[in-house]
Amino acid sequence: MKHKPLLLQLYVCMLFISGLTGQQVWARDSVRIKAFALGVPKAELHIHLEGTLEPEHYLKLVADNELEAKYATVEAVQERLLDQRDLNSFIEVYEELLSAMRTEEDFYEVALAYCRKATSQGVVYVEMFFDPQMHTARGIKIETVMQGLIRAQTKAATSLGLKLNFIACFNRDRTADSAAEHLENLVPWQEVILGVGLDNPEEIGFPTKFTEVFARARELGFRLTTHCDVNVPNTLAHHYGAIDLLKVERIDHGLNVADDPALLAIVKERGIGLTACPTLLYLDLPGRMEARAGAVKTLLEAGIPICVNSDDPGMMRSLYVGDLLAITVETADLNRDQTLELARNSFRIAWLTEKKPRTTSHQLTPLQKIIRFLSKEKNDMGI
Ligand code: ES4
Ligand code: ZN
Repeated sequence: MKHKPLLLQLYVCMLFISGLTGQQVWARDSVRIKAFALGVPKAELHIHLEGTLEPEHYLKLVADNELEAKYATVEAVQERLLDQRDLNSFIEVYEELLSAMRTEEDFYEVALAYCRKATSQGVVYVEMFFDPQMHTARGIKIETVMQGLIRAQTKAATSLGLKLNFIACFNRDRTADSAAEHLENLVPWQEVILGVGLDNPEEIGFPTKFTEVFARARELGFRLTTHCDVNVPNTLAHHYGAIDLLKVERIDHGLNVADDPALLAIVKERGIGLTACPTLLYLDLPGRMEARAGAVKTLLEAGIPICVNSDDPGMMRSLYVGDLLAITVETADLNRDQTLELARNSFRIAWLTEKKPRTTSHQLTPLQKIIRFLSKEKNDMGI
């Protein structure tokens, strides 16, 4: 009896100390990190529609469309996915599997399946890449693609409360003329296609050969981004060209910015956002995750608006963004404030038109409420 108040005091004292040393407690507790990373509202800004296709869904599309069945089982598709050795061989697999997407319904289903997965990972806003040339080149009409995507956008909003927009990527290993022609054909869908980007391997000629196409896209009112993949030959020159010639607002991947102080200063000064993708499962080499998560930390600490994204989770069998954020946090030993900053950055560099909240909270849209919520002090997160 006599010791009860003492024990109580001791308990309160321990709580207080653990409050003061919250960062250490947080850093060591993976369950807590995982819960926070999954729960914190996030925008996903670097996700390829085609790369979200899971082997199971690929087999369903092959059956639905009565295509020649090259693979009898999910395991056989997974085995084919293991052929990825580098970006070129990845794109070969990517093109092979995405060729099962044929109808408006297929585009709708693949986009919506991703949105369901993203919702379970705490994503409330998505800017989704898609590759128009990869579909038109095999005879699919751009109308078929867009009608499916727009239906997915409506369904994601009504059934999941998730806002979905699109970014059309032109392939860097195709001609600038092809990009220019596709750009003009995308104008009728500008309400849902917020911007254009560039993906596929960084062939000779990137970024210079796309200067005019990007100038035209800007003139048409599209926002601009481009992939600058990690550790490719001439990567720093590509980053400078992307900024100076293409005048991009964001760079997809962009982790080599950490290697060049002059480039880092330019990126910071212009507020260029980086959409990093720390894991690539099938293209992984020993130490790659550590290097990528470390670069995310360096850039975050340098004040660059960087966020974490999942890229091609279906075709790389890699992680979706909540799980990926948790692994990044553990690998780079990020603290709670840095984790929150990554989530905030995803909204800061998003191309949301509803960025500026109006004054009274009842006038805010749900997304505006989330952004306002994230911009409050850390304790308002209830963590
Ligand atoms: C891509 Cl990781 C990556 N890099 C370039 N292009 C791509 N398309 C899909 N994933
Ligand atoms: Zn990508």
